[in-house]
Order: sequence, then C-alpha cells, then structure tokens
Amino acid sequence: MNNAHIQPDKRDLASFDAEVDLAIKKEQLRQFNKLELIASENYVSNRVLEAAGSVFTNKYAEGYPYKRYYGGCENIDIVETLAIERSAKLFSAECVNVQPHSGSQANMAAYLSLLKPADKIMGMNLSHGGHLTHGAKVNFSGFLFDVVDYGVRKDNNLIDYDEVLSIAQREKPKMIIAGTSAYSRKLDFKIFREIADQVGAFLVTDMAHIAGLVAAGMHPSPIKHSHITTSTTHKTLRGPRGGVIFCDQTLIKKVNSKIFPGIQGGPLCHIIAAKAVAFKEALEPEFKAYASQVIKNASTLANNLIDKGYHIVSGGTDNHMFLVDLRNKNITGKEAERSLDMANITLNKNTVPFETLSPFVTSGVRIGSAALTTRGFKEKDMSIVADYIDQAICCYDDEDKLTKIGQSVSSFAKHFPLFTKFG
Ligand code: DSN
Repeated sequence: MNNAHIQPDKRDLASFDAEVDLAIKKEQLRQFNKLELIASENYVSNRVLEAAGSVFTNKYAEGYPYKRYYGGCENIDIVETLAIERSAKLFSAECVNVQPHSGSQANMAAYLSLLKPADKIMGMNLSHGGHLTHGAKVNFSGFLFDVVDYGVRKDNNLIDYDEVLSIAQREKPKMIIAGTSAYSRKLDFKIFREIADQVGAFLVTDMAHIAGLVAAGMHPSPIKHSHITTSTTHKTLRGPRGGVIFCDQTLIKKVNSKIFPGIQGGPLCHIIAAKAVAFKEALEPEFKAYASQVIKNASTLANNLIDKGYHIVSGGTDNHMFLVDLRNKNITGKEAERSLDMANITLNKNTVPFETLSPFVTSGVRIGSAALTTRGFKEKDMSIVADYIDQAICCYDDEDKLTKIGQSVSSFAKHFPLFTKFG
C-alpha cells in the first residue's frame, strides 16, 4: 500500500520552509554580531537549547507528576520531578510549581491563590521600575484588582520603605507585591514582610529579574520572607523562557490548582525539561562566578557612563541592570534605542521615575549585563562598551557615523563566542 501521503515529509526546515529558516539564521547572526544589553535577556547553553527543542514538545501532561490526566507521562514525570527538586534546592524553597508558561502566568496564579477579584493590591508603579503585572491598568492585574501603588523618592530614586508602610497603613491592601523590572538597587524583603504583616497583607515577591543573583547568593533571597515568590527562568537565571512559583506546604495545593486547571492547560513539557537543565547549571559552582561577574560588569558599565557625564538613576547599581536618564544629553530614549541599534548595540528605551514623556518615547534607556557576561565580557570589555554607547549617543543623528561605529562594534563582538551553538 502506498501511504506516502500520510508519512511525515522528510525535508528539513531549510528545504521545507525557507522563510522561517532564513529568519532563524538571521536571528543567530543578529545575536552574534550585536551587543545585547537588554536587561531581561540572556543566552542559554546548548544543553538548555537541546532540551527546549526536544520531543517533549509533543507531549500532553495535564496534571502534576504521577497524577496526570493522560497516559504516557512516565518520562515527563521524571523530568518535572527533577525540575521541582533542583529548583527547590537552588532557592531553599519548600515547594515549587515549574509549570507557569511565563512570569505573567506565575503572577496571575499567585494572586488568584491569595485573593478574589476586586481585592486591593499594592505594587510598584510601572514608571518607577515596577512591572505590568504588578497592577498596571492595561494588565489583568489592573483590571481584575483594585490597585494602589508605591514608588521611589524624587530626591534619590530609591524605594522609601517608610512611605511604603504609610501607604499600606492608609490603603490596607490584601496583598503587597515586591519586585521590579527596572530598579538597580537591592530590595529589602524583610522590611516588605514586616510592612505586610503590620497591615495584614500577603507578600508576593516577583524576583524575575534578580533570580540568577538570588540563586548564586549575590542578592538576598525573598523566599523565606514571602508568602509566594514568583520568577521567570530566562533572565539572570539563564534558562528557557518561562515561569516558576515558590511557596510553602500550606499554599502549594492552591498554587498548583490555580496554575492547572485554573489558568493553564497542558504544561510545556519541553520547556520544563529545559528548566530542569538550567536549574542543574545554576547549582554548579561556575554559576556563582557568573553571577558575581554580572554584577561587576553592570557596575563597571554604569561607572564608566557616569564618568562620561551620564545620569544613572539612583547613582549606580547593585545588581545586573541600571537606568540611564538621558535628559541632560538632549536625546529621548526612543532616539537612543534607534541610534544604538544602528550601532549594533541592542537595548530598550525605558521610562524613568517621574517620567514626563510617553512610554513610546521615554527619557531613558535600561541597560543590563547578564547576556554580555554569558559571552565572557569582563570589566575591561565593559569599558569599551561604554565608549561605544557614548560615541553612538553623541552622533545619534548621523547615520554614516552610526554605521561606522556599528562595524567596529560587530568586529569587537565577534571576539566573544556565543554560549549557544551558532550556525
Ligand atoms: N518584559 C520583561 C522585562 O523586560 O523586564 C519583564 O517581563
């Protein structure tokens, strides 16, 4: 019998779908030729990439290890259990859910585990360094809940914990969210918990940005201070794109049921496999050295820019990232992002505290060191990156000069291999 019509087509990606294949190859080149400074991005290892691209993508596994709604789950049971055990060890957590497809899903499940719609929540203002899912009006967190926010002080751009307390006492939120996506200083989770306890609120910490630093002991851990801690796995933690939730025995059943069947269906088994590999990598001693270098690199870059007359929000950084307020350079965040991109440096425009421009324009840019550190950049290399940034911003409206800077940047970038396989 000729059943060729039901046999899988044997052509590979390049010959079957030249358009997608070309876009992937161009993306590989983009990642290799440019300097990646987006604070929430990183490069995964070949091992993580291999697991993320594995046949686990074919598998449905609704439920949790050894309690599934589908047959054939014996292998994903092993892998999900490993991911849970490794992440629990890495973060000294009692219980873990490794199924959230993203940080947003992790936050949604955390909030719904503790609250009812219309309850009052208190998170950091987005333009002061918070995150969309911490109560922005346009996000589920803003339209499902009644939101009050806290921010940073105008004089030093730091979180003022006395002010957080007085807002909490006045507003009596049911939940306080600690965590940021654009704040360069250490967070004091102990104080956040004391404030939450004083007003009878739950404390949820979103440690997405700093998770790799926490794992390596380079930033205080929120886990024991928070009722629930959420994270993504792909930023400083250097795993696949995805989310994760940590809590204790008293909350895990609720958290698990809010993830599935509450807000998700089948887990992404291939991504859970990649998370398991990334957690194993982060348990290796080398990861501590990596996280330590991430912090040194961010601080070196910030200090070099300060020396060149740039205004760094809060005056510097304790972590992997910082914000540059460009108002004294007479250039918007949007113009800077575009000029730097032409010079082969990738970052994102970002609002600064007390922003006066729209989020599509902004007065600043956000810079992170996690990805370049994965490529092997050290302090001396970050000083060169600062020179390139300054050159590109100084000639932001001169396309010929930007193109020339871009050529130098690419030649420089090529000295640093990508951790991820290339080509
Ligand atoms: N969008 C991410 C960031 O860039 O910080 C957070 O989810």
